[in-house]
Amino acid sequence: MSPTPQPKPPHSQTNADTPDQGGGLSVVQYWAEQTLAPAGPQLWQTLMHKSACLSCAWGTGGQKGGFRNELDESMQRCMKSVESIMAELMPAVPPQFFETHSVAELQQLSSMAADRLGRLSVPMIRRAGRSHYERISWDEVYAIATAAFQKPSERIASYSSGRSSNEAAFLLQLLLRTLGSNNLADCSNLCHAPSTVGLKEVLGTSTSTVSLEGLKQADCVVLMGSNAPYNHPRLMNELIKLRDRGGSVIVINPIMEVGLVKFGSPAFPLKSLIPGSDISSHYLQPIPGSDVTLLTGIQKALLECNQVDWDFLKAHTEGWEAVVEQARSTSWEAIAQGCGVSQPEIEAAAEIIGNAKRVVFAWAMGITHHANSVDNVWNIVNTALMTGNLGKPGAGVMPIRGHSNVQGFGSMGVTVKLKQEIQQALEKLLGRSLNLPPGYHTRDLIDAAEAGQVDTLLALGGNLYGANPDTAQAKRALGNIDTIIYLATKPNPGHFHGLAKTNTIVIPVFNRFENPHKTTVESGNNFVRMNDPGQTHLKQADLIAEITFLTELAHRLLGDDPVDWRKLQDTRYVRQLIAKTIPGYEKIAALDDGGEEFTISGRILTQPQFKTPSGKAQMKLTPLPDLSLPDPSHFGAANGANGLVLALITARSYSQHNTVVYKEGDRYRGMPHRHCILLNPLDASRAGLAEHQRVTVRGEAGQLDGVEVIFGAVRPGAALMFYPEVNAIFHAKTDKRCGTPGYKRVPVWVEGKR
Ligand SMILES: Nc1nc2c(c(=O)[nH]1)N[C@H]1C(S)=C(S)[C@@H](COP(=O)(O)OP(=O)(O)OC[C@H]3O[C@@H](n4cnc5c(=O)[nH]c(N)nc54)[C@H](O)[C@@H]3O)O[C@H]1N2
Ligand SMILES: Nc1nc2c(c(=O)[nH]1)N[C@H]1C(S)=C(S)[C@@H](COP(=O)(O)OP(=O)(O)OC[C@H]3O[C@@H](n4cnc5c(=O)[nH]c(N)nc54)[C@H](O)[C@@H]3O)O[C@H]1N2
Ligand code: SF4
Ligand SMILES: [Mo]
Repeated sequence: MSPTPQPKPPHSQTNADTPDQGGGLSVVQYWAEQTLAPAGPQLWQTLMHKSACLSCAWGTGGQKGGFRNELDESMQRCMKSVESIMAELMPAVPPQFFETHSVAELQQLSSMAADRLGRLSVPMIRRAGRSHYERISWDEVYAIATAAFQKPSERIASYSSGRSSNEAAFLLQLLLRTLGSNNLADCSNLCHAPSTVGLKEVLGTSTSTVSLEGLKQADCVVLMGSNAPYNHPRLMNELIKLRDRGGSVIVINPIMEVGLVKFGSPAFPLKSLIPGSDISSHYLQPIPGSDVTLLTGIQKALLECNQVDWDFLKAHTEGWEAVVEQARSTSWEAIAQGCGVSQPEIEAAAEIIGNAKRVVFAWAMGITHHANSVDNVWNIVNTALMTGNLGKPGAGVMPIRGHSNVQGFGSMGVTVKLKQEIQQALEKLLGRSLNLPPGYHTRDLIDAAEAGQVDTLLALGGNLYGANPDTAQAKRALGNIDTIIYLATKPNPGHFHGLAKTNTIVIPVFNRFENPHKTTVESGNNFVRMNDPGQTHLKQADLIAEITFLTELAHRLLGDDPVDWRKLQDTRYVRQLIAKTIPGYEKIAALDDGGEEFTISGRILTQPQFKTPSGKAQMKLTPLPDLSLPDPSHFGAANGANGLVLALITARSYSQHNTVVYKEGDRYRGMPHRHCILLNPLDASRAGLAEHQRVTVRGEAGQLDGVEVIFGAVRPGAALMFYPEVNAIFHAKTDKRCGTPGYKRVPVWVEGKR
């Protein structure tokens, strides 16, 4: 393998506040500060509690204890876990707060300010025409909710966010389906749905084909569209170990994220923490949205240097001829121009992949947040198949999942596209056919609500208002729904802007580590964890367990049809139902009788046998995307105005969890506050914009003024701003096959005053 020089962010491009590595001592400092904070003892009690980490789906904790992963390795907690726990350990919002602050006042709160109010602690309602939320009795909650769910089944819906348990997810879908509705919108529709939909079609499975153990055997990882140092920090340790054993990491990302170049991990205090460990061996910065083209280039280079595994293609795949032909016949000029990466850079990446024995292709939102997201996933699979890197130990495809139990929600059937096996099992349980009309995924739900076609919505967590593109549309849509019932641990702007036409109810729930009963979650690596019961620090609060609310509502609506819903308030019986109905989950029933946490069967592929009708992997031809951007006039820019049209990446800062902002700045990108745009200095000078100048950023749905220009190592033609604030200004093109918005390629006009 030819050695490639270690990439470094070009200093001319980053700003003076960008550190030279990710992670590092500041992480340890954060742990120390939180440990010494008043809630420090509670933090440590929670960290030691046997429950899975709240934050990301990499998965840590559970039966094995707070710091252990599925392979029983210790020291597996990152500071993001601490961040999410500390937010939950806040005191309750004082009960009189909502009586003295009108909804209009609450709407002025930023996401961070809303979260800092504290924990929700009593059920509340905002009635039509009233200016304030007020406390409501449980009897009235159930009376309103029961009446609301007696509406026609096509007019009722749910939305869910992946922090709740498998048990709550299973009950939610069972309730909606028993009522005759498939309208099970979920945050995964805005997230990894392209991976789920794409992988299912070509491999017959919809999650990672690689286990944590498998990842440890890989000698190359291709990391695409993931900012793991921010969002999946423990994955960084696997990359460090991979580099230590001589393996390679190819990073594909339009932004040179400092932590993907060098990362100081507290898990290796002497070797890595202060000096930092090299992460990427090779760093490619393509045009946002051009990954299909870049991958076609990698395939072309593999063909040209004879590194395609023909025997594998012929024996284990179908449709390879067309994919190979596209790579062969597309010119290098078209590829280099289409993705903005030069032929030699692409060839160097292909050489590393071709020479490696076991390659894992891993990806996150930079791949899925595009109008052609399913194509992105398919062309990753194509590349893995062309090199024989699927269906063998230590190799495969790995969507890096988001919320800590988002994958569990999909497994439990919270989806508008129910797997046939689950449908059949549920039909047996219900004793009736489940041929329900197609349901609304999240974007369809918003459109249907806007059109006045939804009466009732139950939101199990999340921030439907803030997570969608075009928040003004989301607000209008939610305002057309008669009754909305939010179940949440913390207040967020969605509760203040996402008001229903008649009744908006907010129900305070126990979080994972407080739940009075056992629950389970599923990690992105297909491992099922058990959470022990816990206690809340909110002694005066009137919280409810999600499953208690769902089963009680179901009982009032359905009596004992098709199950004794109240009996399911003991989650052991929910697990028995899951074992009977959810493929791969057979072992969950034994968890209550001393059984061990387990890897879901049938998911990890160590043999090239695929769950497709022919048993072979299906290769799909993926058209090269057209990435043209509109003219300035499209945004109403005056002739000769001082600015430029860019492809805007909307993503997470270092200190936020999705729509919840924990801290103003992003220290690793050198962005001092939320109201910044990260620009390449070359673009800035092309448009006559200076660093720290305030500009207007205009999308197709609105504009933000006074945005500060920050220089960074983002490739020319692209820029970055933070979600959820930026969601106010754009509509997003969605991939029709999965409904996922193109959040990572938002056309915008950036204008500075002369
Ligand atoms: N601390 C923390 N952890 C989290 C979350 C959180 O908000 N905070 N959120 C959780 C959730 S729900 C999710 S989905 C994940 C999100 O995890 P990520 O997917 O890592 O999050 P994003 O911030 O959306 O960043 C995506 C990366 O994709 C790159 N990118 C943008 N466009 C393209 C492109 O066209 N091609 C390629 N190859 N790359 C591109 C961006 O530059 C960025 O580095 O993290 C989960 N974990
Ligand atoms: N522009 C842009 N938009 C995006 C993205 C992007 O990258 N760019 N990312 C998209 C992605 S990947 C995702 S996943 C979505 C996220 O969308 P959502 O999942 O809808 O949003 P979150 O911010 O994760 O929801 C946080 C809220 O969940 C509630 N909560 C927390 N824990 C619990 C619990 O245990 N139970 C209950 N009932 N409630 C709880 C709290 O009230 C908290 O305020 O956003 C999407 N939107
Ligand atoms: S990597 Fe993810 S699951 Fe593991 S401790 Fe950090 S936030 Fe939690
Ligand atoms: Mo996500």
